[in-house]
Amino acid sequence: MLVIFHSILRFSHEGYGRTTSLSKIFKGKEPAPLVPEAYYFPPSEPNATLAVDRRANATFIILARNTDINGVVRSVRDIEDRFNSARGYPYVFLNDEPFTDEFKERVSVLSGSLMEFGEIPRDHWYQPDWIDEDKATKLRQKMEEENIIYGGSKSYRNMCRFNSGFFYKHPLMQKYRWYWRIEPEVHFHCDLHFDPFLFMEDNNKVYGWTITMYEFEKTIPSLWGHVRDFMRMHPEYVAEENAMGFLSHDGGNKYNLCHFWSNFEIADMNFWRGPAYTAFFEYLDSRGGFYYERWGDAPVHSIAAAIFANKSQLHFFDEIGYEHNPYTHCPQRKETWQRGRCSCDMSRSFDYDGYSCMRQWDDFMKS
Ligand SMILES: Nc1nc2c(ncn2[C@@H]2O[C@H](COP(=O)(O)OP(=O)(O)OP(=O)(O)O)[C@@H](O)[C@H]2O)c(=O)[nH]1
Ligand SMILES: [Mg+2]
Repeated sequence: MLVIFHSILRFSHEGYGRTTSLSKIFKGKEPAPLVPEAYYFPPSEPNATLAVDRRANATFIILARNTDINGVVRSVRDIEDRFNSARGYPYVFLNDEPFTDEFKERVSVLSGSLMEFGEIPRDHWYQPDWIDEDKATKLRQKMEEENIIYGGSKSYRNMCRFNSGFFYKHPLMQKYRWYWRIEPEVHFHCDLHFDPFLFMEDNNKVYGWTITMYEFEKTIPSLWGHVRDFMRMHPEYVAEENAMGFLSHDGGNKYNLCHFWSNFEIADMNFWRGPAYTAFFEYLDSRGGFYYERWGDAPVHSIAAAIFANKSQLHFFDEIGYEHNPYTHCPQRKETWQRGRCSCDMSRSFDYDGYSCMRQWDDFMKS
């Protein structure tokens, strides 16, 4: 299955074909920084009290359809067992239709935490009227003919635009600052005995991730041009110590397609709600590329985080063993893997696969 996927990618994605063969798996890099002991619970050191009695203003967010119920149950079961039964963070479930009673009942039984189920306002989900539907239809057909994944799907585009610019505006999300995004049918492979929200809050982080990879260029042909235009119009939003060096090897002229895989995100909604991202999303949205192309929330979020935040505010969580088919991140150090009682295979971690951008991240962080 993975080999087939790999072969498809080799032919369909030039960046992938250039940099990889299955035998080319890189290891032995300097491991990423770990979350300090002080954030672990129960405390294993006398001064390890930072996370014991505190909780962040945070929630899990799960966007799902009623038909995703079995996958949602598996994901929630995993995160409860590995982390949240000891922490009790709430959940917000969002859907473009009302959730069924069956969905709510099967999910609610999994945790004692607050669970809220919301419907997405129509204008946060559906294609805006000013999009030229004839043009959009033709472009979708073209992408489908070119076998671009989800190229022909309108609902996938609604989802990507919603995740880019609307989830944090939902009334149920207003009371929270931090979120952890979870999708149906993902797996958490390690016990998590620290609180990532508190770690991020105390250390002035805005965006946490576990997997980074190349985007399919054909889904975002004009995106980078618009990003550059926006940066020229709004230099005041560009962070001084930004992470442009992770996105581009020539100072921002060309995008190298690296982005964080946004099906996992732990992030600060103050960042998305702030003036830089608000203006950025509105500008991108006005260009129509969520519908005329197939812009994903992953490159949109990643590019914004890398440009409007300082590089020290982006955090790679090595400790969080995470799987979204077909890729898994497994901790890079044996001690972390043992401590987390991880069920993933360290030797199959995606980090230094040819399609991963981890090497770019390492090089950039060292520079
Ligand atoms: N309510 C609702 N949720 C959706 C819809 N489409 C996608 N989602 C959710 O949006 C998230 C991303 O969708 P996925 O289909 O997993 O997209 P993906 O991760 O890019 O692709 P896969 O590799 O197929 O998982 C998941 O949480 C889905 O449940 C939709 O039309 N309605
Ligand atoms: Mg998915």
